[in-house]
Amino acid sequence: MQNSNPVIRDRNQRTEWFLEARFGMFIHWGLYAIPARGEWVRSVEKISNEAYQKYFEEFDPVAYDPGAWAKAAKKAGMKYAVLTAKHHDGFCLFDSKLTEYKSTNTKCGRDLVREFLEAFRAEGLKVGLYYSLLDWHHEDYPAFGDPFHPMRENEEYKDRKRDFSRYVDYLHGQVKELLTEYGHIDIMWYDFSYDNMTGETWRAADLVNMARQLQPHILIDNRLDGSQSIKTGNPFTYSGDFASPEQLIPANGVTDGSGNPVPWEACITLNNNWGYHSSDRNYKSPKLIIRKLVECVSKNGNMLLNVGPDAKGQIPEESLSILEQVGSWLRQNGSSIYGCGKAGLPKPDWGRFTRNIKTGKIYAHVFEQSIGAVCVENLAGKVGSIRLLKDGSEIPVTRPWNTHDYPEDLFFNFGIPDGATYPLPDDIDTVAELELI
Ligand code: H79
Repeated sequence: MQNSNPVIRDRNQRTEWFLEARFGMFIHWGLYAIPARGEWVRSVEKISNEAYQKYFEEFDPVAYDPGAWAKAAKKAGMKYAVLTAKHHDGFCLFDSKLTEYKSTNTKCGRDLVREFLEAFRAEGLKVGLYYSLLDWHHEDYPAFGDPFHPMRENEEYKDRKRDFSRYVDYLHGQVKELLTEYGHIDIMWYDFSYDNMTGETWRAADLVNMARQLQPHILIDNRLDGSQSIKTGNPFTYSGDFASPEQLIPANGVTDGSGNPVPWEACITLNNNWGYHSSDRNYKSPKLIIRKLVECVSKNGNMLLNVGPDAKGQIPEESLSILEQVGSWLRQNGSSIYGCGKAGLPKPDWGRFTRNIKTGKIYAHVFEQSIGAVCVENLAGKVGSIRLLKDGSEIPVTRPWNTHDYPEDLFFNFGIPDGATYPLPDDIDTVAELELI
């Protein structure tokens, strides 16, 4: 259905591929991979520019092979990837003419962004760039008194002269570089607004208009504005194309005040850090990631799953292993994820539903074994056939003797006799494809 509001109509058009893609890779990489205590290390440990400089001097990711990253993403079933062109520490992974604080001036000597873009495009993946609105290296960014800046409590910074408009010029200039000198960019992922540092503080309308002029198709996240204006029926130019819940999956997805769907993408780490953290072993299991991806899709959302390559440029082994297992499930069950969204059915006790937006096919994601046959509320007589998605084998619609008191409900089972209880064919998520009559 076409929305009468032009901002929403354009947003719906632009996000079409994105909502089909459903699963992407976030990559947090920069100098902070060397201290290896997460990307907020400068802020948390209040590290000065001078003290942080040693990582700039040392940076030399000899094992950086974006082709290998791209292959891992593709094999994991991801359809797009977003790399940190600049994180809060201000270090640029690209050859900006506007700063000396960039990868090409380190031992590494390479334009890491350019190589990333080329490698991921070569695998047929869409590409995005993360750009931090905060900048703890730029001399015109607020330091003393800012809630996050590493020098927030350092009295020496109290009376330093700053000209914030120069910082905003720098931000606009760098975005212009990224959108003019690096080919087709699918997503710009800004991070983040807070307090008064929001919206027009960044000259956000100009920034968005520039991006749309240079790359009309580009998707922009919603963090240029801190007020979640994307969730209104009347968003601004810079409200963004998709909402970006971080480290959480909203209870009911994201909708506007009238219940209309708002495109959204949950960004989630594999352990508890975005940037490489050498002792963080709190990895989520492949099973959890798969089920959470299903949860996002069942609520009309995407999942942007993070990896934090180390100082040498390698994605941690644990992360690669999880990605491989997610990919192997997706190879068999991807039809229940890509191009799918909310099914419009109540959430069943045993798992979740997704539905292909074009074909209307329903996917029953069975996480938990039932006692006897699997019960689908209120669908009796409405389903023509059921197939196990991974091999296309028939799952008969059944009516075991003990179900006669529940004539409205549909029943299917994974074995014969049909009233007995069977282990699920796939303990992670057994997917049944239901074709409605
Ligand atoms: O880039 C990733 C994060 O670094 C960034 N967004 C994602 C995509 C992010 N910015 N802000 N936040 C996340 C939230 C900040 C949380 C904080 Fe903290 C709580 C900052 C200080 C206390 C988390 C815990 C970071 C350091 C300690």
